[in-house]
Amino acid sequence: LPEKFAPLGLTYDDVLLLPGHSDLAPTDIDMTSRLTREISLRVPLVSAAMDTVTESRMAIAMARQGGLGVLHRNLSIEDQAYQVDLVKRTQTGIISNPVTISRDATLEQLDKLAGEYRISGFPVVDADNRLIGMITNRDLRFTPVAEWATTKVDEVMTPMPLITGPSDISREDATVLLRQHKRERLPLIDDAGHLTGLITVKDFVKGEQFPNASYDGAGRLMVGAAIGYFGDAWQRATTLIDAGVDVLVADTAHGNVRMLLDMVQRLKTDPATKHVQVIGGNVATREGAQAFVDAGSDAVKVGVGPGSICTTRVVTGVGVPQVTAVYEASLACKPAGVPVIADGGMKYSGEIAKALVAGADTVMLGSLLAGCEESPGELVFVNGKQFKSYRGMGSLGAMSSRGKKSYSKDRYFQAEVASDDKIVPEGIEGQVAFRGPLAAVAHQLIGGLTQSMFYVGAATVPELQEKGRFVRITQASLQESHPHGVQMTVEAPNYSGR
Ligand code: RVP
Repeated sequence: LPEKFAPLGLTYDDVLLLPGHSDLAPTDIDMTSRLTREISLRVPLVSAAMDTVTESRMAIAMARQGGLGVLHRNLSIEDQAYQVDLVKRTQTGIISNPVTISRDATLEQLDKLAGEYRISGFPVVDADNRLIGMITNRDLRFTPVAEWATTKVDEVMTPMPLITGPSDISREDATVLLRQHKRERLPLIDDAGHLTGLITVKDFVKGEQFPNASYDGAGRLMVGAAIGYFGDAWQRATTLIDAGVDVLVADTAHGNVRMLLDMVQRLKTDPATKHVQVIGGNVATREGAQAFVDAGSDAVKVGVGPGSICTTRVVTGVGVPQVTAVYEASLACKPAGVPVIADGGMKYSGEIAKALVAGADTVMLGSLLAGCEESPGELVFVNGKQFKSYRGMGSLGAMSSRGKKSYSKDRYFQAEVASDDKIVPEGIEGQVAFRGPLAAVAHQLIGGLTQSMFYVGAATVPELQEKGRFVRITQASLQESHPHGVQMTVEAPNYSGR
């Protein structure tokens, strides 16, 4: 029989990293790390699959920064797949399957499509996908809105011949063409005139703005999406795959259960799904991680109870302090070459490096990102300060059918609980300070991690994992670590107090 008492469990505030000899400048540091067996990210940050953290806007912003967003699943299959689609169509460079419109569509339909995809210009194609014109906002301006329902695209579009490029045009040639002809958009066509892509000036500029962005093989932004194991979970998974998702995250509060492991195994063996990367979670022990490794998971997500909004440890008495949990899980994952994701419990950038040294390859963040402009939900003012709401996916608000249907009850194994008053919540509902655009928040997190790596003397994440050593600390040291004995007069962009 195993020992009744496992050894002492440690978390972020129990440890510090030892400084090491450094032969490098902070500019030499490369924080590329493995998200899954087959996907690497230039920035090892992942946004949480929560309905107050990650929808398409956050996912787009995360991928542009070099990380990844995981779309939450507290919404219908169609809505979640649509969000995947929004991310995949956001560009970047060349849009390989642009949204198009037919010549018979009305301007009203066009306007609706433009709103849905947040784009302002469309190639017009015939039934064979041959390019016959372009239509943009500008073409609409001369038709009174009252006539939009009866006016056809055909009547106002700019018809062929247009300035076009060949399917395999280089970035440089496209730039020259766009400039020469002062065009905003360059449709790409094959020899037979079929539309094969679209380049927009706006996206080109963005490509230069986001040098670390996470792209798939076709140059589109990468995105992840959460799935469950219950009810129509398989249909959700396959619909998301059809929409182009790069990573599926089997997302539960307790992953070491047969049904979820079977789901992962099926996804990784079915010929229709096995090409997609699958992350399993959450676990907090070596055996839990081993179970996902054995099921064929492409990464294992660790965290039972560390989340800022989580009450699992209090309500159930179950959990493992996060640094120990990550370390234990890595003992099963490392030998199998399976990356580990440390999920939850991060309050400051310094904890990212601690998680990596403990054995994680990337980290998942909730509260640190919920206050961003790109997270779902409205800004609220309280006493002149700005906040955004942040709630646990196991909170009553997220699991009850108040307002709309909850799709996330099975994250807490309560899918079959019939009425809201029978729900046993494992999370709370609250708010966090507004932090502005993700780019600014990510800059501080990335900057903090760069400094961590510099102090430890590691130029790469594998080196950090290899060289990093912890010192265990006391409550008195923790107090020493934070500002003390001084009243803070000016708020720092990366420190909010204890
Ligand atoms: P944090 O970053 O500390 O805010 O934690 C975010 C993580 O907390 C999520 O990625 C998820 O694993 C977990 N979570 C989400 N909802 C709940 C809950 O209601 N208990 N927990």
